[in-house]
Amino acid sequence: MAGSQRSILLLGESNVGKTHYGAQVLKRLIVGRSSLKMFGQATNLGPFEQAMDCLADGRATGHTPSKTYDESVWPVVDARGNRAELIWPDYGGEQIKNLIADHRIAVAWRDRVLLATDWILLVRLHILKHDADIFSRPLAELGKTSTPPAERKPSDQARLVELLQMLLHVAPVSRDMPIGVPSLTILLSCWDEVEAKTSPREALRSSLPLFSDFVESVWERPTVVGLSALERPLSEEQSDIDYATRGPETFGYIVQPEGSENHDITWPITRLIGGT
Ligand SMILES: Nc1nc2c(ncn2[C@@H]2O[C@H](COP(=O)(O)OP(=O)(O)O)[C@@H](O)[C@H]2O)c(=O)[nH]1
Ligand SMILES: [Mg+2]
Repeated sequence: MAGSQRSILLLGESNVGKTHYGAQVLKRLIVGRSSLKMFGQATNLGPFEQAMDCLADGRATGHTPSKTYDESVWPVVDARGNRAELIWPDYGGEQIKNLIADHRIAVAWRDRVLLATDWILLVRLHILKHDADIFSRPLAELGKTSTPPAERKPSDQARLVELLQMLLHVAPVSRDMPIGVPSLTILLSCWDEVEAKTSPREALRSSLPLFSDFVESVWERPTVVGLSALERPLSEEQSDIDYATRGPETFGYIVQPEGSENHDITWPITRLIGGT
């Protein structure tokens, strides 16, 4: 057994696919399709089990909002005996957006951030907006004072930067040097929705250049991985018969940083536990 146990925090705004990714990972742990195993009692598996039941029927699960901070902790061990805990915090619906807006971090969550050795941030490119730039708002329009300006909100990229800044503020890290611990893995979730088939890092850079620059300048070795936990969109009402017949564990893939596809969706987690 490894001396220092890793604590891996899975983060992401709502609707990025955290629950479905968790359900697909859990299913693989249960049917033994992964080198990872659960070695103790996981807490709060309810939302993931519900999602697993829906997926077994070829359906996506509905959103289950929780009002308070809630989390599910999974003790896992890899084939070589390295142990880790996976922490799936659930801030409930809009909470993470409020957290950024209010600049406040729940105490329970702060403790998790303090102890985490690795952060996995899920980012769903498809639902994030590109900022207004000279392509969406040509220069000719610049001087025109027309309609009163809409309420200014930080862009999606700025909000993600703000989230990482806040977490870094809580985490015991020095910003004098590029950060090694906690490590940062960005999972570009719902990769099947991404049209341009470039490498994940390129996709992040071209969709969210400001965020990508921030991450590359602050972390020593940030890793960007594509993730399609479901492999295709599923409806909440109508069963995908093929899915139900073949089993949800046969669906899903990741795209490794250099661009190769892999059906082991636990790879982003196992590589952290194995220390590679
Ligand atoms: N196309 C596609 N949709 C996905 C995938 N994973 C999740 N979704 C959908 O994304 C939405 C949000 O997923 P959910 O796991 O509830 O997000 P959470 O709020 O971060 O827990 C749901 O409608 C899912 O059906 C995927 O890999 N591909
Ligand atoms: Mg969820």
